[in-house]
Amino acid sequence: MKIRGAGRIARAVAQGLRIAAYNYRGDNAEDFRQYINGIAEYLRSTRPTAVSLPNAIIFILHRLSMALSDNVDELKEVVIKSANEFIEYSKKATDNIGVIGAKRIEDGDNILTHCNSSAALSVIIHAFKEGKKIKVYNTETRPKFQGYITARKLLKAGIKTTLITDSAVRAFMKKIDKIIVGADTVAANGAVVNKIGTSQIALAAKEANVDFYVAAETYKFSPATVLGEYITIEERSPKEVIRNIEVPSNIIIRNPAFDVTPPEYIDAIITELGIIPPQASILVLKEHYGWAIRDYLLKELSIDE
Ligand code: RUB
Repeated sequence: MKIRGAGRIARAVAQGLRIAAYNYRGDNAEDFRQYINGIAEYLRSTRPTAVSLPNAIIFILHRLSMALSDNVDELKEVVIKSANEFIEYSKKATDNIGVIGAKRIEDGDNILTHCNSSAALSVIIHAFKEGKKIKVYNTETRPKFQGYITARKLLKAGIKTTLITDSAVRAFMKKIDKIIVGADTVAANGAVVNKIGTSQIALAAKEANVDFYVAAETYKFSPATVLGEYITIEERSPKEVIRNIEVPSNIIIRNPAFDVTPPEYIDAIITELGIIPPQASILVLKEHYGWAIRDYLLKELSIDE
């Protein structure tokens, strides 16, 4: 939780693999491949929900598996270069989402956002920099209060911001013109996994006929969901919920960190390649992750190419 937000997590993982490759001291290519795979597995196990994490890993490991060299220095270079490429792409993608998404924001809009999403903030801040006079309502985001990070960033950018409790969202819905949130994972059917509470906001938005947008780079789309995999929702410690409150010792507390918003509640997904209806997610996956879907399939069915 020191590194938060699906985009940042993905870049940190790429950086981790880059550092691992750089620090490898052996001269056996097979050992190097095993060492990188081991580190990739360890990094993969750190958080289960954001698909940007395994997507960063498979991007780099795929390049490594395509490199036929037996020379460790050459293989190290492949890992370092592809990690750099991923990190660069990721930073540019967040920026491009801002440029594209800002077109949907009108002068005078009141925007609601939830949690702390760099992609969603990129849209809001771009629109503001274009001279649109916007106001933002942002949720506290219990239990980890990422909303305070969002509020600080918005205020730093000069944007008028009102912080509300998560449970106040519906009470404020009449004031809201547009909602923009980020994503940890987008499934093949266009369902979006994001910070817990997102789906309630989408439900309230649907009822009030308020546009609900998701800002998500294409590496937040999950190739494994094409093959029917479920997305694991991270369940965190009850201690995050109760903090300093005295509670009966036999109380049961649940603390899921993310929830699923069905595609029917989403007006559009803003990606770095354009704005798409959620139902078009499968096309993004087929076009950009065709190779990954194929890799998963070959592994799962244990067939030779
Ligand atoms: C963060 C969260 C963010 C998405 C998108 O949860 O749910 O909305 O990750 O963020 P946590 P970004 O704090 O538990 O990681 O757009 O920055 O990738």
